[in-house]
Amino acid sequence: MTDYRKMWQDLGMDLEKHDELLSIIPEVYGELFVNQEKRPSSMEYFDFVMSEVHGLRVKELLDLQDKGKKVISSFCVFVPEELILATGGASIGLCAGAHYSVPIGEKVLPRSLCPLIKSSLGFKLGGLCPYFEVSDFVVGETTCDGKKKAWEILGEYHPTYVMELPQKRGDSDKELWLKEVYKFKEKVEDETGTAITPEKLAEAIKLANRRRKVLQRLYDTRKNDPVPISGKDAMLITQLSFFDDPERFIEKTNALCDELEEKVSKGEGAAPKGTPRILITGTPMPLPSWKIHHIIESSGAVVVCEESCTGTRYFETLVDETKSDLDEQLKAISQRALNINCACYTPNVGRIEDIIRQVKEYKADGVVYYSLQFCQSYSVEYYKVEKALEEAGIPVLRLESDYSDEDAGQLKTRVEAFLEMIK
Ligand code: BJ8
Repeated sequence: MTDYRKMWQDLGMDLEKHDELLSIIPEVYGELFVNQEKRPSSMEYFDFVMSEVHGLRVKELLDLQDKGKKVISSFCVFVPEELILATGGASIGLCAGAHYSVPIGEKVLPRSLCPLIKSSLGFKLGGLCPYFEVSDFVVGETTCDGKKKAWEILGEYHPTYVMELPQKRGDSDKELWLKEVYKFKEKVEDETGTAITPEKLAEAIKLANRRRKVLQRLYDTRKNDPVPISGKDAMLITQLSFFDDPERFIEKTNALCDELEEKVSKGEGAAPKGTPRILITGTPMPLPSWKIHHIIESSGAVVVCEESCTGTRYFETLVDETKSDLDEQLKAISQRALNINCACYTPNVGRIEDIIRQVKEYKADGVVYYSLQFCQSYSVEYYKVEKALEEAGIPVLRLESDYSDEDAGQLKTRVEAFLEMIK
């Protein structure tokens, strides 16, 4: 195994704390993922990516920088990754799902704040994340109040650029966001010293769309009963899509889909036919937050879909590939974000329609509405979602949690009672 300690040291990381963080992962990963029965053999690649998550890929990014390219990271699926890819640079979606970094984030942030925000700042402040250190700059957005204020603090520790997102979808909001996309294009061009041409942008749009399409292909296999892949594995792949080299990720995920489609044709499943099927909706579950999936799948059900930004909200909406003029391409890119049904928008009826549609498509028996503690947007939106689901006769369970394991027993009891009710 390659020793990356020198690389991490050169990146200015805190080796002691980083060792502590990495020492937790193998045991947890082994228990949650590797020990699963009837696991597709093509998951081997994703196990490898996980085993090298702070090593090989970071080295690749440093090599890319040696060739004069930039690494630009973000925290939200609204950020137009196509503009980064068009310069030959790497677009990374940073982790924000570890409990370990939360207390470090709390040194500069209030405790009564969403763990996702505390975890992400904790990664930077604690010198725990090589992706943060390798990033030439990070992109924040004004989606929720907690995030937009946190970027002001993050800016003291790392170059940070903030995109202003609209809260509604009227004409003036569309105009605002289109202007933000233009400004971001200029920022990327300035930082990379590369002009974004229509030809390069067309290629980048196609590449980002191909990554989204392969995830859709993966999720399509989950519409079958028996389902050929566990929810944990499927979500892990979505989480890793934000880090991996896009071309390699597409190739390996397609290979996995070949295997899954064969399993479907043979009637082979990761869980027996008739296992209760759960759709999860709510806040994103960034790497390595696997708690809710594990609780559900160790209680006798299987997760078949995630209506979240570490799920369908990332890949269901594509950018129109037919435009060859730069202005039209930028407009198409800006349109994609307006079609993502994040709770930061008001109103956000499209999300309710998505959930009900997906319950049918993925043949879900019930919905778990998951929101991170202190996330007002998703917590408040529950009222409307619950009402619509009740009207549609779809059972729903609301769970609120953080990244710690403290409430795991309590959550499991509630999930088991919900599954009994569904049965
Ligand atoms: S498009 S969901 S990735 S903003 S959970 S930090 S909202 S308090 S993450 Fe998101 Fe973009 Fe929307 Fe998706 Fe705030 Fe809520 Fe925390 Fe959140």
